[in-house]
Amino acid sequence: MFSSTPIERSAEAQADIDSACRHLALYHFMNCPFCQRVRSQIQRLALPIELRDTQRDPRHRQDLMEGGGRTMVPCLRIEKADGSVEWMYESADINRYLERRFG
Ligand SMILES: N[C@@H](CCC(=O)N[C@@H](CS)C(=O)NCC(=O)O)C(=O)O
Repeated sequence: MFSSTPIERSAEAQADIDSACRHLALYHFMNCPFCQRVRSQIQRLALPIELRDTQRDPRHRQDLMEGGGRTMVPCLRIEKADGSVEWMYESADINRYLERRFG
């Protein structure tokens, strides 16, 4: 499987990104190729985003269904500054969002 070297940042820049990533979580499962694309992007951008496996933990699957309205993965849960939550589906959209915000 293709993987690239994670980008490197100054300690300060990485600390800001670590902090921002506390408000993100990726719903996924291991054998999903679309999830793999997003996990590769997360690795490349050195993002400490919590991974929530919906096959291994039924609570994550239930939270995804209740919050996002579908069990489809990948889905990025984005908690905004005002406390509202966006559930972003579609691997291409998630990767574009991560690149724009952290690339
Ligand atoms: N177009 C979507 C396809 C995602 C997709 O098909 N995910 C499958 C797993 S590989 C899935 O979640 N299927 C179960 C479901 O929809 O509940 C993307 O690129 O993210």
